[in-house]
Amino acid sequence: MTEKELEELRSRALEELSGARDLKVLEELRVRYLGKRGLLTSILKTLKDLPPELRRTIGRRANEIKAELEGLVRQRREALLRAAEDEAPGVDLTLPGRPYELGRLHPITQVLQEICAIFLRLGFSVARGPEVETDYYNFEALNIPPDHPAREMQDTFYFPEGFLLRTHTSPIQIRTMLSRKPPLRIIAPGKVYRCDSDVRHTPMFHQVEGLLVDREVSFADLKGLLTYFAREIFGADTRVRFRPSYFPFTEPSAEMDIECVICKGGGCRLCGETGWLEILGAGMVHPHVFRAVGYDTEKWRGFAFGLGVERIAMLKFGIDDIRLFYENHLRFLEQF
Ligand code: 2NM
Repeated sequence: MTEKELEELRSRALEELSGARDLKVLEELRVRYLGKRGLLTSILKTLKDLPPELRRTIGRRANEIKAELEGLVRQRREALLRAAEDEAPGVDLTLPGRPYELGRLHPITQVLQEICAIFLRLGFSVARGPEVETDYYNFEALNIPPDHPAREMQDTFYFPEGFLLRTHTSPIQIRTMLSRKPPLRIIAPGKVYRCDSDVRHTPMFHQVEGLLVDREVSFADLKGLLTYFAREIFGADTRVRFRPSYFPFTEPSAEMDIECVICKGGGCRLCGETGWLEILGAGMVHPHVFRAVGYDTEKWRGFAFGLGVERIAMLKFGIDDIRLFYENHLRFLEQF
């Protein structure tokens, strides 16, 4: 090894290290020149074979070059790291987390579940059934005669071949009575369909109906249950009243009102100046219904009730347009 060769090695190394485009190439160069079996390291190892004169000068120079190259490698590595950081910034663990939105249940689902929970606490269990029904389960077994206005094409969605979309959840009760023996205590929640669409009606809405069948059941039991329900859902101080009504599947029949949630009985636009709001229909199960499902009318009595979930939700939340529930605007839905 001559001084000339050493200087040639130095300038080659300086040139190559300065041109290293990435960390991998830089590391390969560092190993080639400065590694354990690197070019410069080998020179330092063979110094002992040189005559003492040369050993001192070449040794000193080789050590200088080693320090210079090590400095250049360090400098080059830092420059490359800085450039990589600018191009793709790393994760900053000190930044606060990104906030994310939690989803929630649709307001109708919330109210539906709340209604069901009240009756579940009272010993009712949930019964389910198909949304596509037949005329028999939706009308005939419920004592709804062929000429009843509810059967009109305008109110019911009919399929070809005698199927229809259920217009209430009562067919669930019929199916349950046909498959089970009394006593019975069920609620039937679900979607129902009516060919109706304006500010107060949507073609699909939700109902919860209830049915209780036992040996000694009275209209007073029904009134007590529904009064309890109204106070659970609208508050303990809610006043209720029952008015006589008519349904083909119950006799006698009634509708239950609560004191108007806006005017508290004084009279306003919401309650049509009456001070009362209708919230559900009910009655004692008609003997024709029991006969259709094979229940002995001498032995069993029952009461049933039905309510619209959207209506309850509108009164609870003070919403005046039912269509808001089905437009899926986040600014509406986020309020619940
Ligand atoms: C209502 C009002 C009154 C009702 C009756 C029955 C069945 F199947 F037991 F006869 N299910 N639901 C009923 C009674 C529904 O909705 C306003």
